[in-house]
Amino acid sequence: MKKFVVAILMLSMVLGMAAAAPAPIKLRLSEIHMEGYPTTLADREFARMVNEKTNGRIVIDVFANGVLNATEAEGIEALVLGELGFARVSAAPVAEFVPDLNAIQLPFLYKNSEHMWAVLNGQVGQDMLAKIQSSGSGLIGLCWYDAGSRCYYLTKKITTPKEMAGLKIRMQDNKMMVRMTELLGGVSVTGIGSNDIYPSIVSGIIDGAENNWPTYDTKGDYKAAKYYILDYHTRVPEILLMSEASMKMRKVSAQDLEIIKQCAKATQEYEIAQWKAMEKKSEANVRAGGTIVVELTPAQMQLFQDAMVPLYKEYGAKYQNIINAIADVGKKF
Ligand code: BDP
Repeated sequence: MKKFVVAILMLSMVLGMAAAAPAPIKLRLSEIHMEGYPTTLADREFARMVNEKTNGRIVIDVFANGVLNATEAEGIEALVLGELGFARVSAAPVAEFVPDLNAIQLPFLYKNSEHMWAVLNGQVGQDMLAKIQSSGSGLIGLCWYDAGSRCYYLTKKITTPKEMAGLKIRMQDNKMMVRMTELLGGVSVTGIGSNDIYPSIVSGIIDGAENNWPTYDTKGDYKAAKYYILDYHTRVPEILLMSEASMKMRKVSAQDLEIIKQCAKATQEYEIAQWKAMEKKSEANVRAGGTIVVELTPAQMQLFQDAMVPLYKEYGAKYQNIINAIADVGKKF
């Protein structure tokens, strides 16, 4: 009888231990884009890999369409406070928290996509991710994703900066980008999330915005502002960010943090491949949908570039070393 009681006791201990196996740590990832967009696909792949490689210890729930935060600035704030685990955002609003990031998104900085990727995957890009982490912002930059290049899109045709005078243009929440449009003669409007641009154009709050083909396409903005001006002013990469505070509060182990970092890096090439396909598809879609694509002559293009000289003085001067390093990498392209 005694033996039986001991056996029962031991069995219940084993069962108890099994029941007490730690529940998975659930973390949220915020994404402004819709399902199927290159970055959303990459977020989901990242979440899947992390779950697999941590043997289910970490579960990442991806919230697309900006349902967790209307603007990316708000999402980044939530990361700083530890209210959110991850956010896939554009590097532009992150520069308000880590100003050095402006150095890699100055206008007309890269010759092409290959140039930008050689920079991001090289010393400059790696230093930038390290800088985010050591900035004291509480943000951790995990990897870069592609976002092509950005062009203005407006309700009116323009071919020179002069014609931009007085046009109200939605800009990302980044002071350097605000200044860029002002130097061209436009009136910058901030605080409008990417998903609120279309209604803002329709209601006349703004006369346009600027973005890559896929965002212009998938947000439906091409239906409201049909002139897409091919000035290719910036290449602003995307960043997958992690919240230091959230990881601490949720007690994510050092081992799992390392796995998370590796998984993020592993999704970069995947996103780039998705991006290339989407960029072409979106361009074709908006062209078929009535967009008037405005090509600029080299002389007109030069006017846009010349207008950026003061911006390089105001924002570029302190990053001359980085700008030189980027130009150096560009010699190959
Ligand atoms: C898109 C980025 C997205 C930004 C958006 C914007 O993918 O992260 O929210 O631009 O302009 O290209 O705010």
